[in-house]
Amino acid sequence: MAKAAAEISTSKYDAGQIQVLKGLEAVRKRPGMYIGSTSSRGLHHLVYEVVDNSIDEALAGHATKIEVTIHADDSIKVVDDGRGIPVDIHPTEKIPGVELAMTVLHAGGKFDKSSYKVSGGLHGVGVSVVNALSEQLMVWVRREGKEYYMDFVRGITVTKLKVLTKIPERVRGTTVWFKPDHTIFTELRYDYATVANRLRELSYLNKGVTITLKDERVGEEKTEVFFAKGGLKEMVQFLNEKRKVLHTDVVYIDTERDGIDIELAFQYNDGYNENVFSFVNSINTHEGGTHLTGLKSALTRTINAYAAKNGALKKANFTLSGDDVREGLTAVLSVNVREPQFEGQTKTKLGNSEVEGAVKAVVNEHLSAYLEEHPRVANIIIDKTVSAALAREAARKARDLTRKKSALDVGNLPGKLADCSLSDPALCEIYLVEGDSAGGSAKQGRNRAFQAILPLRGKILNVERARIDKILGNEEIRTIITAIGAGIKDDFNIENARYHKLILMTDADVDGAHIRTLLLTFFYRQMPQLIEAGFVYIAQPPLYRVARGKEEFYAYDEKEREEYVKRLSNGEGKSTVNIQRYKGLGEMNPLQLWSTTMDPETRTILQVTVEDAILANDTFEKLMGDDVEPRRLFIEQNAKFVSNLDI
Ligand code: 0RA
Repeated sequence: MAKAAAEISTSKYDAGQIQVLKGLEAVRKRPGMYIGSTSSRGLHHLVYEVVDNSIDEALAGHATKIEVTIHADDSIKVVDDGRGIPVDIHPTEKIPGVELAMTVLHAGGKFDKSSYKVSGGLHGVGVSVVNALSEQLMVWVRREGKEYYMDFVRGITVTKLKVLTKIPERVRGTTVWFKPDHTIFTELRYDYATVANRLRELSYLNKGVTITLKDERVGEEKTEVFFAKGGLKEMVQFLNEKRKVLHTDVVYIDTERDGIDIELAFQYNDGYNENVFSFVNSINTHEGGTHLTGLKSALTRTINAYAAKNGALKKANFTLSGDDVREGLTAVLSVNVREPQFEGQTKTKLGNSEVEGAVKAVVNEHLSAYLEEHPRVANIIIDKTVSAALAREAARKARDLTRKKSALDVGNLPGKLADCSLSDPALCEIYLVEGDSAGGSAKQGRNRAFQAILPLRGKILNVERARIDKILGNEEIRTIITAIGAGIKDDFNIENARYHKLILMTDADVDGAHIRTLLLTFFYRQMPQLIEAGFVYIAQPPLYRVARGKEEFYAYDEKEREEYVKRLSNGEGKSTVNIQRYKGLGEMNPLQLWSTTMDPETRTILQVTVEDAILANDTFEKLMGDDVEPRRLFIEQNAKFVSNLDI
């Protein structure tokens, strides 16, 4: 079979070929439909798509190593040691399997029905989508003692499948190299941290697989190897690295039930937040779903049963709520499901009803046995959850007192807020501005029809280190909640949000970065739906004003500044080039602030998304920890932090 493949020449244009061209043309016409966007996010999606195929091969037990290279020209190469994409001629399509995979939409799953292929959302669209959106793609297949090769331009076959050389039988695998099409993507530069974080996550989710990331770009040269022998157990340890854990042993389950692979790891820390992440077929299910529901109900049930049996709930006449058993909990749940149904706004919610019962049963069984066998850990967990319940009860009483229906009521808009006159939230934006003086300039410079200004004084409370009663006791925070008008946490309702753009505008210095992070932490913890909906943005004030005579330019980074200086230096006349560095927003007058940072026609604003809640969260933890010095250092060394978040 494989031998014949090399000699095959596909006949001109038959019906099948026309279908192929039509399919890939559709991808090029509407790339967003297949990869979500043509910005940085879509660009990164191409890598994930190719790597996912190699991961599938690893999941099936045939590959152990995956190597990803970002070349100097931002092209990508992915190498695996799997079985190699089939090269024999497909019985009905009459082209080699590898050509089919590269040129026919959704051809991937056709080979191998038994694998855990993803059927919904943006993942699993197939490597042919990558091919369609690449100005060039090359593939090498090592199988049955030969190395095969073919290549494509914008999805169209240029070099048909051919044998390059003989190789030892034992050398097997697939190599895919591609260069994203610059006529499709608005951003062509890969962000190392973004790729690295996804590959690290994949290595935790697929234990035993070695994933190497190599960056060959000038000035960025580095190599990292991701390998997790312990799977999710190591992921939980990584997530809790900056936290004080309450027990060293990570509770761990790795089993199978009704054809569903179920892996779970968890460990409590002394914090108040819940950090529970769930995955289906290695895809982060941000919106949860049946697997998460199964886990949550099993945790609540089993811990309550153990606590009741051991008399821990006697004196207080109550049961532990779900929130109580998840306070300070870091958990990762990963399931592999054969035909996952993805639902929800971002297609990251698992719908398969059979998964709930399977996860619930497995966790109930394993956890009750674990608690019996580890009474010391069990006691620590009971203490933590009972004290959470007591605190929650006290907080509820305090909140009832302070709230009295009005403190967070939109009827009482804060006095500091300069609201806009339009009332349709879809048209309205609110600037959260650092400092009263910049707030004043923003109020004067704004378009008051649709722009509201809320000046913030000083540092806002670090919500990462506070329970809900303290959070609500903070005036600055209450002001923000009231201005947005949609409530918080479980009471949050995005329909009531008074603005569809919340723009954080802070100074371009360390303190500004800190305030921005505190605000992001607050939104991430209390109103994650705002971030999911894409309502949160970061303003980009200029760093420099470069002027000569009457000519002036605003530069948003060092490179731009140099370009403007060069441009103005070449002009006629004697006046000198003046460079002003803006240290704070307050140094701009209202008109300058408007034209550089607030005018929708000319401004740039970065949209904040929690594509990778783990990264954001971990970064927040690093920033929000108790140690002040590492935090300052971290902020200084990670000026790029916000642009990473924007991916
Ligand atoms: C279908 C069947 C077989 C392998 C693959 C797909 C495969 C695809 C990719 C994509 C990247 N790396 C890959 N490695 C394998 C196995 C066919 C067989 O040998 O039985």
